[in-house]
Amino acid sequence: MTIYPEFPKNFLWGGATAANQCEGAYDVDGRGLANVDVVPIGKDRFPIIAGQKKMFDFEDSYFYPAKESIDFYHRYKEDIALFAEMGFKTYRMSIAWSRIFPKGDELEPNEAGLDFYEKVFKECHRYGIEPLVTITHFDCPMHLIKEYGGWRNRQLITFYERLCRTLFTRYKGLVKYWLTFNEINMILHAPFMGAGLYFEDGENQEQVKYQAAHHELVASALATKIAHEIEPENKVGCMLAAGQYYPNTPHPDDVWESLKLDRENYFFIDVQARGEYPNYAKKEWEQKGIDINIEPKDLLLLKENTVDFISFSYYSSRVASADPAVKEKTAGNIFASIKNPYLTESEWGWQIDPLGLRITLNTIWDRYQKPMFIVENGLGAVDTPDETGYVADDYRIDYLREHIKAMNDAINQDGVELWGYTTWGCIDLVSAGTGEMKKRYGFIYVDRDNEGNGSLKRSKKKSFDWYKQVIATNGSML
Ligand code: P53
Repeated sequence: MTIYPEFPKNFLWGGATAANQCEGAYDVDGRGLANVDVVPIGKDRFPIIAGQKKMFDFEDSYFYPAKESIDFYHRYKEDIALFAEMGFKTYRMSIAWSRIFPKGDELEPNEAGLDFYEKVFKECHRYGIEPLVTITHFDCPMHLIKEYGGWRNRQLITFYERLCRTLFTRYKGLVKYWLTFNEINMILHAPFMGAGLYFEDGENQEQVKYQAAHHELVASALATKIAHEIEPENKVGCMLAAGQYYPNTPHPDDVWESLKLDRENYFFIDVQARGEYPNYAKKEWEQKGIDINIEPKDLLLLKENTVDFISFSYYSSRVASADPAVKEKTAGNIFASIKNPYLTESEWGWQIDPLGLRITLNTIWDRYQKPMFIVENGLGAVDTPDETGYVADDYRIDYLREHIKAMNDAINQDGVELWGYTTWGCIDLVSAGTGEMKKRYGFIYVDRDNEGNGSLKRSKKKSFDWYKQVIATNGSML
């Protein structure tokens, strides 16, 4: 067996989940309804998460997988014990906003919601696991969507600020690592899921999306400011759905196209990490007649409160072409991309590119020189348990091994600064893109299917023991 150079001392190995994809208990202990609850599995899911089809409440004949999900809400002790058994140093999870403020605009938080996360964080610390908390992972209380129009409304900044202040105060000493908005660039691709946006006919959707993005960016800077005021030890990060674009050919038009598409994503991080709107964005808005309402004090706030680190998800690289004739899209992906003939793909058509992770790490490092955190990476696959219930998921091990090697190269050969790595869906959970259970990422199998049948029993897959060894050897035995 090859022995690889070790990762930095104190490297934060772990796994990641999101509240709505694992907690269930959607109406328990005073929790309010959220956008993420009312997105069903099936063909209408995409138009709904994209804000094109209206779904503001449950409707008969649809199945809503997040209602029960994998019931982490009642099983967190068992699940965290399994994470601890793998040796997790960190556990990335998110807060369900509507557990803390059920409607979103209340002045006082819901104690039962606060108490739940306090118990979860204390459970993590019992095992020496450092929580890494996403403040909003695609969720927005439904009341804020119905009454205020979601993040298009500037008042959301105030409600989000209240949420943050409550969290930072209550969990001071329990949580040190915070992420403000999961995959903030998702607002452009899945605006209902990303920002509670639903579009009326004839609306200038880009205008609405960028205005909402401005509100999120201001809210993110405000959160960073408050986090530091309340506890100077707090580290606040932004979060990008990353993946470098490659030009489809060396034709300069294709190179230009890939640069433009990369900028569409880095735009958010340019603001969060550098503290100002990049010129290319201002010019583009001007050319497209997009007029963003920015208050004078916003710009100073953005400038003075940049993030401490940059986190991102990475599943795949992407390919760009300026030629409409070759724009055959990769299947099942929210991000438009052309197929890369040099890569294999997952059962959901996501192309597998470990070197792309090294390229992405280097690009982000070159652009910002801020510490990074990979907070999602993994393979969504169909797992078939054998007659004893065991899943021999060598395909998942292969995927992760190659990506960890790429990370190792970026650190030990290229010198990027990387704080940690949390694999996506360390326990099987509901897919954000499709609502399926059968698109599994976990080291831990959960007995539940797409229709919601199953005992919810947890069992260890082959990758469980493999990842345990990776962590125990600090990445030197893969
Ligand atoms: P699923 C698309 C492209 C890149 C990242 O995705 C994405 C998506 C959404 O599908 O989202 C992140 O579950 C997200 C997680 C999500 C994970 O990727 O569709 O932060 O909530 O589960 C994987 O396979």
